[in-house]
Amino acid sequence: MHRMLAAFLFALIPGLANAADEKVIQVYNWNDYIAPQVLADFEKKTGIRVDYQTFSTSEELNETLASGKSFDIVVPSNDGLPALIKSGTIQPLDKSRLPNLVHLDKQMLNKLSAFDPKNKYAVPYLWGAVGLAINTPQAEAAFGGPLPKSWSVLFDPAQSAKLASCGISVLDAEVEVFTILMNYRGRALVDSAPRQVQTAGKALRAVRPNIRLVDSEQYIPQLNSGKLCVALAWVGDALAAADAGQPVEFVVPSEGSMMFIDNMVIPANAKHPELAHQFIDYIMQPEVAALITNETLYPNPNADAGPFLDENLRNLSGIAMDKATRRRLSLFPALPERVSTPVSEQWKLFRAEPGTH
Ligand code: N2P
Repeated sequence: MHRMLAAFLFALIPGLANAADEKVIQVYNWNDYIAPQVLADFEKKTGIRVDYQTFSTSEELNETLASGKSFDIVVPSNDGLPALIKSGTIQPLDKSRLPNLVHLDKQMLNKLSAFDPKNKYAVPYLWGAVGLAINTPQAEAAFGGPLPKSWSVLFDPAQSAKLASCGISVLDAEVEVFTILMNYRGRALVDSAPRQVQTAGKALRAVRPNIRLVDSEQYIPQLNSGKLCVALAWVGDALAAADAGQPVEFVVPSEGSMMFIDNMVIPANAKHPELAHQFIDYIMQPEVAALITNETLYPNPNADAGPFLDENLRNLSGIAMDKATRRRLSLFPALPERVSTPVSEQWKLFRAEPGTH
């Protein structure tokens, strides 16, 4: 009787039948890291609806995954991959379902294989450098002249004090900040002893009063509207401010900086791994990868996407990276717990200090 009633209802209201077998995937990505058109096109072409959610820090991603919440695709950075693989949080990819892998840059895959041996679990999505976004007229006015192309504008208390009035922000990214701080202090974070991390943490707290914002999401609209003059930034977010009409430059300081590769992976508890493969393969089409770069202003690892990039991006520093700049970038290494634990502790202390308003 019930079955007949259901059949009758489905016949009467076709939408109900569709809702019952609608295909949906859950995608969890960084904020400001997609072209909305790509999701709309994917839905239209495949009939798979994308339930799209975002996070703004690696810690948020890790906590959400640890909570057991299920996603079909998540986008961790390269340095997070070894732990996710080791703990069984993500599953190996079925490469027979990913024919568009042929488009990916071999050098990029090779770099990534240091974190994901044989590229078994992860497909690179976007990558980029960490640097300084500088609103030059504002920063120079506050500083009293041209800024050194150095991390000292953040980490030297006398220099950052001069810039405090026009607004400094740093990413809410403990690994980024501590890696760069340690490099500036002449050491590699990955080889540092807990004591050295503590000493660096103390130096970082000393400049906390000069920093207005510790955030990886709100800093984007604030840079875009001229409310910050110096930001420790990921490249695309800095270029977005220039795109919004601000006189903002993206600078890789002379001491060098770091780069990340963010990756599409399928969690072990994904409900729809086949659809997740379909999504990953869709993104690897050169035209689609280019659409994402055109919108987010982050470089992609697709070797065939160049011809589809907006003309003005092809030579834009930060996306088309010159050899000299590339040489000054190293890939974030995975940190052993002996280092990551004190870094997290120091980061909490830093965040708790009051900043400028
Ligand atoms: C873009 C996020 C960049 C991710 N807002 C850096 N891993």
